Amino acid sequence: SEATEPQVRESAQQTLQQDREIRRERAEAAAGAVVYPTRQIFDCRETDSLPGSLVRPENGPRVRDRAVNNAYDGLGIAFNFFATVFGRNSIDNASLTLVCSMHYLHDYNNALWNGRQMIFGDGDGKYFDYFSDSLDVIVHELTHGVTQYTANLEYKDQPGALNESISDVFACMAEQWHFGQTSAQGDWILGQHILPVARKGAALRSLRAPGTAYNDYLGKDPQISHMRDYVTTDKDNGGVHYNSGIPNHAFYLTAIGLGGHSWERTGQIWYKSLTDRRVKSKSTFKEFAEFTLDHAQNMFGNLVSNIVKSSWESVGVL
Ligand code: ASN
Ligand code: ZN
Repeated sequence: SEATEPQVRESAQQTLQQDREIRRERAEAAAGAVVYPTRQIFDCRETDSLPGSLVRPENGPRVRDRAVNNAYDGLGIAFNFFATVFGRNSIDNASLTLVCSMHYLHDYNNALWNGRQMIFGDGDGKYFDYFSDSLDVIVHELTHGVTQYTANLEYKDQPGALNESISDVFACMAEQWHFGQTSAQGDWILGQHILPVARKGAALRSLRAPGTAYNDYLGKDPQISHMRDYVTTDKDNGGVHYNSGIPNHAFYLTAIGLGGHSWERTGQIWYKSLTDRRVKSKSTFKEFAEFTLDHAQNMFGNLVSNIVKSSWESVGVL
């Protein structure tokens, strides 16, 4: 016999209800699959011996050392940013322990990823303070690890500048994510907090206006924002911190062009391009740009991919 109209309606409602329950269960399972960071913060005591002595393991108490605590907290934010926003479980997407050494050498004016771990200098106290004072510097170094385990862009010439840019872009995004800022609200500058108070107002680099950030140590940052100014040099591994301004500015233009939060669309496009295995160790800006167009189109359609395209055109890559 035929079902009456109320019966049909009821069974349709049951189906809807069942769908809702399945979706809720899936969402809960996904939320339950939250991944946790494992951090190990070491102290080199101003020597070059790595990793040094373990001073703050995961879940270890705070110590009377701001460099150590800031690294611990900053790496937690970086880990959660990659996990929450991109579903990535640590640097290698397989729970790699975040090994981080503080107080490396004496008056060391740098921070780096050495292929296995992060290393932070204290700065000389005159031009720079602890390099872990800036969240964006911490995320920048961690992201070098992510790049190594994904596109593995070599740290030289144009692929090196792309590698550098990826670190800057994810650093800016993580900071905006942490503070809940839209692209319009973000500061788009890197490293302002590693400068002593007397030298505040400056930074290492700017994605909004590459080449305009200033600090007393390096002077005006040597970044450029258009292919016509592309720097060919033997310094800085082939100008990796100079030419990174080009893809940096393309990211900035896309994020500002799309509005809202940088990590929701622009960041997803960049992450997908970095991790989909089409980018290789020698990939150029142009290749990367074309991948971002592809992903923008597939994920978000014409309107978005047009903005991505015009951003790369504005910096002379496409
Ligand atoms: N702080 C620099 C960077 O991570 C260190 C280096 O030249 N690799 O880009
Ligand atoms: Zn870098």
